[in-house]
Amino acid sequence: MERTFIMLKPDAIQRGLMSDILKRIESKGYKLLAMKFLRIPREQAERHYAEHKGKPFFEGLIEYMTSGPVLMMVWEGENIIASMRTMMGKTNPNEAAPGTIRGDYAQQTGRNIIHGSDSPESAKREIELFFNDYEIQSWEPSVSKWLC
Ligand code: RTP
Ligand code: MG
Repeated sequence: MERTFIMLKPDAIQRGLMSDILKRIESKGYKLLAMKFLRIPREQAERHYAEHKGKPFFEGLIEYMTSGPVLMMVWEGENIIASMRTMMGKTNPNEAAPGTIRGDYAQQTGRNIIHGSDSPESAKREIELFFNDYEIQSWEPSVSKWLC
């Protein structure tokens, strides 16, 4: 099983898209291991997007990502890193296919509502940047126990 770091960006929160996006991820069958709702400190946002430091869009990206609270999560599932990238769609929402999260809900690259790790290395680094071990739950879904 693989883990990935997913973040609903400030515009997803402000536009009331949280529940729609979470429904897609949960309905796919992925398991939520951790969740936090907070405004990211600037220094942490810069570390998260360190690979883009120096690029023309970097400052705007950091302003955007620190402009309001985000929902950050760890999810687990089979091949989840690549599959979540497919479910998210391309970085530029205008090129993202209909049926993808960005394709259905966003218009601009600079306001593309969701982040997902792009490799196992990124996932490990990003999870460690935002979560302590004790904040990540180990659990087995058990429906019958609650319904019977
Ligand atoms: P993310 O890291 O947020 O999941 O997005 P991504 O992998 O699809 O795209 P990436 O290349 O890592 O870019 C990170 C975020 O920077 C903003 N961006 N703006 N104006 C531009 O040309 C530009 N390019 C990238 C986007 O918000 C993108 O998600
Ligand atoms: Mg990226």
